[in-house]
Amino acid sequence: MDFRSEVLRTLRNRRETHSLEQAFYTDPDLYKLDLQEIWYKDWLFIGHDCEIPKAGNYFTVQIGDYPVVITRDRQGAIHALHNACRHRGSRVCTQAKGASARLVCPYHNWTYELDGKLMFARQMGEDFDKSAHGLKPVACETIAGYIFISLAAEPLDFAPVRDMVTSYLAPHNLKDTKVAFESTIVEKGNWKLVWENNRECYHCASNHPELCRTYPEAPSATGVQGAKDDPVISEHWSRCEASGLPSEFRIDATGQFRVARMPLIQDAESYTMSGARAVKRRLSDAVPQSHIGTLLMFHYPSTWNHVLADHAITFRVLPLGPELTQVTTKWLVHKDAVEGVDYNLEELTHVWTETNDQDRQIVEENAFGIRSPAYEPGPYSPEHEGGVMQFVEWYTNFMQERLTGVRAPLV
Ligand code: 3BY
Ligand code: FES
Ligand code: FE
Repeated sequence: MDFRSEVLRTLRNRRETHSLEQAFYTDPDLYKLDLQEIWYKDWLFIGHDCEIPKAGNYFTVQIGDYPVVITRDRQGAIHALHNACRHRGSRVCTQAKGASARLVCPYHNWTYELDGKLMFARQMGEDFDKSAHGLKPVACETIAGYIFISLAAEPLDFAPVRDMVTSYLAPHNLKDTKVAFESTIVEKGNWKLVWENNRECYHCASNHPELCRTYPEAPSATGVQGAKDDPVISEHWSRCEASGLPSEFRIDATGQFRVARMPLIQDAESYTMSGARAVKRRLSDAVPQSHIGTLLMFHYPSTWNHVLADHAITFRVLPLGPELTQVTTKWLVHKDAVEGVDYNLEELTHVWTETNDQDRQIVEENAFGIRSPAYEPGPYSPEHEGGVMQFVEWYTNFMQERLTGVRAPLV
């Protein structure tokens, strides 16, 4: 039996209420399959438009084997380009971010416009066709301050994401923000373990003392069930919706992305140790009050987010290896907020810096145990880990669909 059929058989036979077989978290061939079928095909959040505010600004990102550069051109348009020179393939932009009027390959100085067009290539002969040697484009979409790319030759339809997510994010005016702080950590565990951990708060009380001061442990907040029936949450929705903020729980039919606005504990305003706001200048004047809790948005496989009244925290997940995952966190504040005047950086970043490090340790210990030959899939808590089951189900359905070419029935 070939490898793909073997994977399909394992997925079909899995116990739905249990974690996955060891190989899904450790095996290099399964990791390659994840890259090929998910990371190289689906839409991925990679950064914010506020990170490239001016013409010539760019940042780079690495998705598996693909180096990509994101630029802003002189007309203000954002482009995603394969960061591999069309001469002999060298990486053109070598820095994480920068500003440049043109993209110049460091090897033999082929020079590209910000939209990827080849402008200049020295001594290539009379019949050389510059127009056939531009940097290859990568599909790119922006919604409400978020940039998504797809490496697929024929990208999946982005409209469902745009349609559901835009109205939730738009009032927060994330286009007019700046990154007050950014952290990148590398977790020694498969990317799916990072997600499984994120999708439950069963671990919160014993692992996240700082976060638990403001974030509710209830599965109705983190998971995908029970929010409607929770009176505190529905009262919060009514209050926020009445002031024009879309808030109710919504999830895509495939389970790939969801939005919902959740109240914080005792009406805290922000993720600080006291619960008070961390930034005096609010994100948006269109949001009249501060007690709006946190707007939660996830999009598998690359991002989860918290948008508050005073700042937003965005998370980007990228796979680095079968047992290695990069998590980049950005704290966005209003572009005119001044450090030391409107906010104190330590106060702004403390809770999630600690929480991220705690989650990193959790994921790494989880990976350690799963590596043991004695590991076997264990049961999820029906009460607390519905969100984890939902993630694993999305993964399983998506992979089955990819491996068979047949869309799994929606539940
Ligand atoms: O970041 C999150 O949304 C999740 C929710 C609960 C725990 N974890 C930190
Ligand atoms: Fe880029 Fe030669 S490889 S100019
Ligand atoms: Fe956690």
